Amino acid sequence: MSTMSLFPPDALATPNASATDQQLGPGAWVLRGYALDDVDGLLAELGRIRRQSPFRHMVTPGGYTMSVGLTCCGTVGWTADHKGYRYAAIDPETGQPWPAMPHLFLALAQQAASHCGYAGFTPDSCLINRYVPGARLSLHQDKDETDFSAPIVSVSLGMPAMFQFGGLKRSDRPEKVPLFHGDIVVWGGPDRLRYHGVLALKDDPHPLLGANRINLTFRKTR
Ligand code: MD3
Ligand code: FE
Repeated sequence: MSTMSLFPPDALATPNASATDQQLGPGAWVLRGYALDDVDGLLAELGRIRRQSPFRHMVTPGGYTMSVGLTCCGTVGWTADHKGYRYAAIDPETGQPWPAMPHLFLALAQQAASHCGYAGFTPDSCLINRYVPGARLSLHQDKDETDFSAPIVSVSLGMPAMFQFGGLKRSDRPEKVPLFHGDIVVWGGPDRLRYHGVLALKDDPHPLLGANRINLTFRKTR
């Protein structure tokens, strides 16, 4: 592991900025349509993953059943139960290892990360969220990983969603950012621990995915 910081020193140092990139913070970008060329391949891989580890609705330690369906791929996946949240190598629903991370998933996440100046991103897990109309994700931080120097990369597919981009305190008023089919969000450095969420999805069916939104998030958990 290199000792060089993964965080780009400033926006101007971002090596591959394009006209459609939207900067959300000092270390966070939306790359509009960045995944569009890979959609067919991503959906084919998703079909294999969900046959091996189906979507399920996690029950939080507080006893709430999440409206968002979840599966994972990679060497570890995210699980929730009455004891808390953690990453684990075995899918508790199947008793088997999580499906391997497809090469296409890894390559796309690494390409998007380096586009934003985060060279050498090596995610070991991809969480896959499925939203139907009405599903939402309340404001939270992603902090079950151990290495906050690595960014997170997210890929949005299907129905649009209104993303909430908050601050480092839960009470900071979030900015609303719409996310569309094919968009990628990369967030790291000082934006890595920002609160964020997804407002309840509208019923706005997508030509390819119908009344579904799929979100892939790539993480380096250890
Ligand atoms: C975080 N997923 O799985 S990813 C999650 O669309 C999760 O399913 C959401 O939060 C989803 O933990 C959001 C996109 C995203 C975009 C910008 C952010 C997450 C962000 C900015 C700061 C922190
Ligand atoms: Fe999150």
